Amino acid sequence: MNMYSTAGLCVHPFVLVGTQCVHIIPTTYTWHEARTQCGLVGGDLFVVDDCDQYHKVALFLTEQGYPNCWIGSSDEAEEGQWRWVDGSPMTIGLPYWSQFATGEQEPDNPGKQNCLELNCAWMYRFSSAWCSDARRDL
Ligand SMILES: [Ca+2]
Ligand SMILES: [Ca+2]
Repeated sequence: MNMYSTAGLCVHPFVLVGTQCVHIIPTTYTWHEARTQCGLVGGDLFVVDDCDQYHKVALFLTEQGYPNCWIGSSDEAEEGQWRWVDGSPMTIGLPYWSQFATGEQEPDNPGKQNCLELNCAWMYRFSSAWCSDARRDL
């Protein structure tokens, strides 16, 4: 999850990565539960709209060796229209979605997988996933 920093300072347990204060909850939750958990500490699921910042966070996750995690975007409200939890449209689409060796491109399973995860098997690129799956949350 992320929350806004004050003068570049992050409140424990958040750590500064690039321009954002981020924290990963090690317990696994469904997407909606994960969002609730973030709200309890004054944050929200991770939102990013800048390529450079996205790369910094992906590098951070790689260094930490984290598994797949939920981030703050879904297309539950309108199929195919992915939006961040702050209401903004996703400005970083391709090439940030995972692509399979078969050439198939995420988001796949339209109408079924409506929540967004970062997929560690694909360098933390975007993947649609079942909202009811349990993941850690960023
Ligand atoms: Ca969908
Ligand atoms: Ca998918």
